[in-house]
Formats: sequence, structure tokens, C-alpha cells
Amino acid sequence: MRVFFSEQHRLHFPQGELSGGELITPYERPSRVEYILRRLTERGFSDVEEPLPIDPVALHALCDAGYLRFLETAWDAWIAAGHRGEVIASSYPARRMQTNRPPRDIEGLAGYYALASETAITQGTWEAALSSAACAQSAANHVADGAGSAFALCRPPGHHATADMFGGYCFLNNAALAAERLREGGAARIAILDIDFHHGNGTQDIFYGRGDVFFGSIHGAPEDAFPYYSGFADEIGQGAGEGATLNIPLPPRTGYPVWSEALETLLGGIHRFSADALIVSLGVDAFEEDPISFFKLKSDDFKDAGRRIGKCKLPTVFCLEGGYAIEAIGINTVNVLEGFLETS
Ligand code: OKP
Ligand code: ZN
Repeated sequence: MRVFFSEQHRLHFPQGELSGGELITPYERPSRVEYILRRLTERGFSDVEEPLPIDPVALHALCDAGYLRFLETAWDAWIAAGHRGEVIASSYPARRMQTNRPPRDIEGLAGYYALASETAITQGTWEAALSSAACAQSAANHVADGAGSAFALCRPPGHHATADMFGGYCFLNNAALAAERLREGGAARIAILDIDFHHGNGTQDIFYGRGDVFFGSIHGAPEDAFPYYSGFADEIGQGAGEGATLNIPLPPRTGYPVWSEALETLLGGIHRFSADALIVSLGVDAFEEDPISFFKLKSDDFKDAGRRIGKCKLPTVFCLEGGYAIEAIGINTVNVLEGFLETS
């Protein structure tokens, strides 16, 4: 399985994540990918390639133009306004306020394009986000060209990002870009399987009205887990997309017996959808030792999950999402890939 990876991810490393009222060292940090790269090497995944630069046409087809301009210029505007910290949103267009009037002031604009305040924008964020999206796009091109599978080692992650919002450590929706690439490459129907602990609200939002892209997710129930306001079981898609969204929220302390049953339900949905290709939003924060999640999967469970996914026998692009138990992130991620290769 070819791995797509760019060193440019290092350009995004905020000093602060707003957590419990404090600015802490972000969970989503550059060393995450070092652990994954080391494990990939140990396990013989030696085909690691730099992605081609992002295709700007595809990026603009996916995202709001004002949002892209904001991401590109936010840091400079923030500094020019005299702010001394990192770009962190603090005001939001909340219930009954104006959601379609981007303010001129950069502090207001940050909240206009944000969905949460834990995620800071810094000097290199835009370049890093582009490189992450490029990994997903190149991986999808590789699979569209006939490879059975590919792994996009994306950092920063993408599944919380919508066409016009950042947050939850995400800026550009890597999985959505990969899905559109596979569509252009000839796959008529795409399934996105999101096994990250957190609900992939961004991916869901992007495809909510689409009948040609299935989105299925297992995640911590919104009552108890970020992103709190989406991922309920009754969110099933709308219009042409009705029935093409499948959410399985699960409660605190859920272990592999229940989790794997939910996975089988999603895989059944993907089978009935008759997808031609699969994207896996591969977060491994369902791990029992993850510091910001509450599922109880063990490292071996990730291999079994990979085996189950492989049985779909679909061309598959894996996009890295979350996973914050740093010492185990390599083992858990590569376990999914190895399980997949055993059965696919
Ligand atoms: C991103 B991905 C910690 C709360 C963290 C944001 C979580 C983003 C997860 N105090 N809230 O889905 O792994
Ligand atoms: Zn997550």
C-alpha cells in the first residue's frame, strides 16, 4: 500500500489549544505522524511518496471562496491588527444572529469561519492544510489509477471541516476531496466510512444532500462528545441524499463488541448502497488510552476492524484523522492497514 506524506505538515504547530479554559499544548501535534511513520517503516510499508501540489480547481469546487481567502490571509491580518497571540475565534454568529454577513474585522471574521475555539491558526497553517489535502488528493488519484488502496498520512486532519468552517483541529476536508477525486476518476458511487471517535460533521455536511456519496460514522454520542451538535442517529441526509447518511452514536465506555457490531451495520449500509469505492476517515482515537475520547478499543481490535473493512473488496483510500495516545498511534493506525491488506 502506497503512503502519501508531506513534511509540510510541520508548518502547522500552534502553541495553544483552548481546553478547559486554559491554553494547553495541542493534542493534535506534529509528533503524531512521526510515530506513524516509524511504525510504517517497521512493518515494511516502504512505498512513501510526496503528494503532487493540490489542484486548486478541485479545492475551489469543494470550498467557499471567502473561506479559502480567509484561511490564506488570516495570520497576516491578525498580526496586522496588532494581535499578539495565535488566531483563535471568540465570537460566533449564534442563534438568530446574521450568518451570511462576514465582518471586516479579523477577530469577527475568525468566528464567522470557525465552528469551535480549540483550534488556532498560525503562520504555517494554510501551507500545512494544503499539503494535507494534497496527500488525500494524490492518494485518491493513485487508487483511481488502479491501485487497490492507498494511505494518505494527513495532518492536520479534515473531517470536521465543512466547505466554509474550520475547527476540531481541521481546516480542509481531506476525505471529501478524495471522494470527489474518485468520482472524477470514474467511480459513480462513493462510500465514506468514518471510524474516528468524533463525528465527522464536516464530511456529513458536505455530502448531506448528495445521493451519490454515502457517509457512515460511529462516534461518541453528541450528548457527551465533541462536536456536540451533530451526529445524532436521526440525521440521515436530505433530498437526494436521504438515506445516504448513517450515524451510530455510542455512549461512554463502549468496547469492541458493541463497536464492531456498529461497524458491521455501517459496512452493511455501504454494501446496500453498492459503492464503487471507499474512503476511510481513519482516526484511531477510539483507543482505550486516548486522552480525549471515551471508547475502549484495544490495539488488536484495530487489526480486526481493518480485516472487516477489507472484506468490502473495494478500492480504498485511507485518510488519517485523529488519534492522540501518541505512543500507540502508530501501532493502532498500521494495525488497521495490515488487517485490511489481509482480507482485501
Ligand atoms: C478532532 B478529530 C479537549 C476537547 C477537544 C476537539 C476535538 C477534536 C477532535 N479538551 N475538542 O476528530 O480527532
Ligand atoms: Zn477524533
